[in-house]
Amino acid sequence: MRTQVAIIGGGPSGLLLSQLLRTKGIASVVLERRSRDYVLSRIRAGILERGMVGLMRQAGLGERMDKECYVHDGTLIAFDGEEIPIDFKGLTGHSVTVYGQTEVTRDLYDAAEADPGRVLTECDEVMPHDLDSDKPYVTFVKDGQTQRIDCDYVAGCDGFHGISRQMIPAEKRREYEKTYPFGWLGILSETPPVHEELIYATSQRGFALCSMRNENLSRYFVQCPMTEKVEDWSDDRFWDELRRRLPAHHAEAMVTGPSIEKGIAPLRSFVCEPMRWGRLFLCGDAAHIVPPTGAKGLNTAASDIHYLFNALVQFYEEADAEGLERYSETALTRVWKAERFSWWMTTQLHRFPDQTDFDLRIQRAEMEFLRDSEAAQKVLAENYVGLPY
Ligand code: FAS
Ligand code: PHB
Repeated sequence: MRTQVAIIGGGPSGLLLSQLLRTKGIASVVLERRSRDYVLSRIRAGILERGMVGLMRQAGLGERMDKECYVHDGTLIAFDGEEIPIDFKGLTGHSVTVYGQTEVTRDLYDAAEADPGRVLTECDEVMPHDLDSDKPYVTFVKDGQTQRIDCDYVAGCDGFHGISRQMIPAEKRREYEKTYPFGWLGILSETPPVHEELIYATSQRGFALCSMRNENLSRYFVQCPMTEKVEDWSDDRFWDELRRRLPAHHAEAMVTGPSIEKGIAPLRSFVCEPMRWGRLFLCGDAAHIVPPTGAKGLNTAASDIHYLFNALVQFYEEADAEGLERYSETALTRVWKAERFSWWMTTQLHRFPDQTDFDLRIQRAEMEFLRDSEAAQKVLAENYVGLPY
């Protein structure tokens, strides 16, 4: 088998890259380890930046998204009983789009149905070879048969636990990591959202987030120690803790119900440099991870895909490899800005076990400054709606 771009990983990064390449007649094959249903069962991101929305439309997949999404012109930051409305639209002229990653990935898998063989699932032992040559190839096992795909380039879109990043020799790879001393306990419930926009709340008991997927599907999170076990959190215990972390009028208005999904996710900041090795290009979680506090995970994968897609088009249409040569540097510049914002939101809104009284007072001063300064609110808004590509 031969293709132009072999893509390892059939999550949003790999699927979106393949779908975009198709619009330019550039051949690709996506090799996904899991089944389509397994990939779609993972509850992940909820908020799309304007850049991601634009890429979905560019990929020809804007119709259902534009019909079913919710556009949010702002968010609420709540602290110690106070609320700070952040007016994205007024401050930046832009909004954000509520359309879950599950739906994005569903649209991408559905679109792939039109091209049998472009997305292959349940592929085992996927392995790229000769990445430092001009004839790379990828081997994998499907239905018990070992297969080989010869290609021009390999896109490593296989997430944090994938194999692509490991293909960069350890002595050539520099990894930056920060782990946070807490996780997020999240639930999904078929209940109306407590507020028409998201609420990011910080309190003496810790961080909480009120999000949503639609008018009868809410997504809530509370910060919890990583020693917690999800089986120790009954729905009643979760709702009670969530209410304690919100301003009273939201807590009283909250409609609760049974959780249909519940889990604890760790928080980490991580960046691998470089994001390229020979004919291999890393995209998305394969190269970087952010704590979800800034809603930047999927959205930073999107900007990687934008840069790599345009670099590949430049190469195949103009025989110009400049974009490919500059991909890692270009992508990392925006990655680090997303890392900074996600770290800042996490640091300001969570309680840390080793915080001193001074630290707590500084957090309050940060919130009071945000409350009182339109410039501070504009900085938050610019980052949240998405920095330009
Ligand atoms: P993904 O991890 O989504 O996809 C990688 C794919 O590669 C997977 O399907 C995997 O099965 C496959 N794969 C792995 N190894 C392979 C191999 N060897 N061979 C073939 N295939 C292989 N982001 C937000 O913005 N907001 C959130 O609220 C949020 N919540 C999250 C919660 C959790 C528990 C996690 C883990 C992440 C969350 N994220 C969130 C971040 C998330 O949305 C990622 O940024 C997004 O999934 C990135 O997409 P991909 O880069 O495609 O990686
Ligand atoms: C979500 O709805 O899953 C979500 C929204 C915003 C975040 C994190 C998660 O910052």
